[in-house]
Amino acid sequence: MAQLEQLEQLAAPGSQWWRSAVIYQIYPRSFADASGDGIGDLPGITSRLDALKQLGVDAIWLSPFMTSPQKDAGYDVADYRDVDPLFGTLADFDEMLAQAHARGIRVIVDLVPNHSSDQHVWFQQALKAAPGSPERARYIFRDGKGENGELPPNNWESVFGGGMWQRITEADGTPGQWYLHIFDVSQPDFDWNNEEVREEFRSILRFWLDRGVDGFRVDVAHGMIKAAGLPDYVPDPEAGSMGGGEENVPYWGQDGVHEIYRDWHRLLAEYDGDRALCGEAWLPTLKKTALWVRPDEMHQTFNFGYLMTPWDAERLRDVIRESLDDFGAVGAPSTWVLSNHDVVRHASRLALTADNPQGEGIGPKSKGKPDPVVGLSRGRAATTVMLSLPGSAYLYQGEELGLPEAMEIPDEFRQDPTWFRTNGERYGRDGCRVPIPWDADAPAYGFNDTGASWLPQPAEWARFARDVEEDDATSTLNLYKTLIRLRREHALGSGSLVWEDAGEDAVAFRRGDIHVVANLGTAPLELGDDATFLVQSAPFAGTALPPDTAAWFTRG
Ligand code: TEU
Repeated sequence: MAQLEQLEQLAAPGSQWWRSAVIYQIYPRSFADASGDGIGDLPGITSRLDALKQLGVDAIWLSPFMTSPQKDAGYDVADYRDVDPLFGTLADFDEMLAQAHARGIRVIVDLVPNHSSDQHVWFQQALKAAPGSPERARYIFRDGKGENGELPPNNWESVFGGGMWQRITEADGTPGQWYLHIFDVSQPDFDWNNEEVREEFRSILRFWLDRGVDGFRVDVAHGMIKAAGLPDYVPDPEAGSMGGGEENVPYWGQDGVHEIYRDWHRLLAEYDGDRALCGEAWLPTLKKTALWVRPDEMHQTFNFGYLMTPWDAERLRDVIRESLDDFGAVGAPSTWVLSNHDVVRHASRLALTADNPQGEGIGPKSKGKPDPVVGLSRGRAATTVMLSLPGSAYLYQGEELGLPEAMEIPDEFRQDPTWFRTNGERYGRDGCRVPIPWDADAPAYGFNDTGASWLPQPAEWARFARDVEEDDATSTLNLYKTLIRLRREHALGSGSLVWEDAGEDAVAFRRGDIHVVANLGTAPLELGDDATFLVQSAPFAGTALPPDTAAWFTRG
């Protein structure tokens, strides 16, 4: 398609592209490194856009690249309107955006409104100002309990381990108030009841919309409003680090957040080109999650219920049915996602043999490590199901190569605050964040040309390099390309799904003429000799679907 036509299509109003898009998550520090310092950057992304065009994705979402001391890999923003020198400049961003648009690829940026970095000018002003001042009121400062205020204001625990409050030293040197941080101590939470905070973020949204971004992924979209009075709360240790499995958590999923998204929805609607909001909200049920995407709120929200579903046919059928029903009930498309930068990569996760709550990660001493062959088979089958589903699908960089979790990172390289705040009890998320391989024989597998890498790349990753997989018809990369191409050709991103019965251990449904079946059991599953295959998650002869395999086919 001519470039001009592509640009016109991107600008077309009312296309609601996000309803059916395949959106590829770029984790900038680990995607491609043009400067050679071992950390990926924006010029690196620009230089590799053709590979994403070939993959066939509709949009990219970039994890944060704004100015940040990088205490939480950029999710600790010090200046929301600038690019961190690690990643380049605003001019590099504009160039990347223009080059993506010229290829018909939309660009979503990450917005982190729940908290800033402690290096943000507002927080620095708050530290210097007096208790009760307008500067303090932008964050959540409280006096401590106890005779001398020496105890935290309540018993909340940080998602990354340890307490959720940090006591400061006042400007006059005396022990002072405490501030709230759901995440790391370097990530103070804003007070979203404060109109000044709301106004500031409207202006930040406009800053990026004016530059031409197609939307935002909204970080911690379930946490911005806390229950009035900040009541004590003891989380269920079984519920995982984000507490998303529980109802009535006083800092998650409070009703007050919805007003903020309605406000943003109106703001985005002032712009042309169908801009969209996608919420990152870990919530206990899909019914509740659907409240984030009512017609006047966000356009999408991640389907973490789907992501968390283990390799079990009944549970997979249930979560697909529930997703279509619950999101459908509010008129929103479902989204689908299997991997991101916070969870164990699905080519490993789906074959774990011990419990592994989100955020725990896998390291050298973990129990229940997955068999890599089983993991990759299941990972490919899971994606083959996902990309056939109606709605929008999110991919995480490297999954198109079948990358497993990096499980043997030596302790001294670890960077996730989770690792430090739990004294090494939880490995955290570094294992899914290792720089991805491009060229098997180049330094750092082509991540850059110096060989530097902020997390060490496993020795066996040459076989996952893009150049190797490009030349192998049976590679995971070629599977993804085929799935995305067929999905587009058959318009599978929209329309309805008809369930079929292929037995207890199967997930089976029809999308128009195309039958989709996944075998989650241990015995081969005969599909009938009139099956004509469009795609198989792993090549097999005949018409019996092997275990841990999925296929799309027509009959007759
Ligand atoms: O994550 C928010 C969140 O609730 C969890 O996914 C959390 O990171 C995880 O449970 C920790 O183990 C978002 C970002 O995706 C994550 O990378 C950031 O660290 C976090 O917000 C703080 O900004």
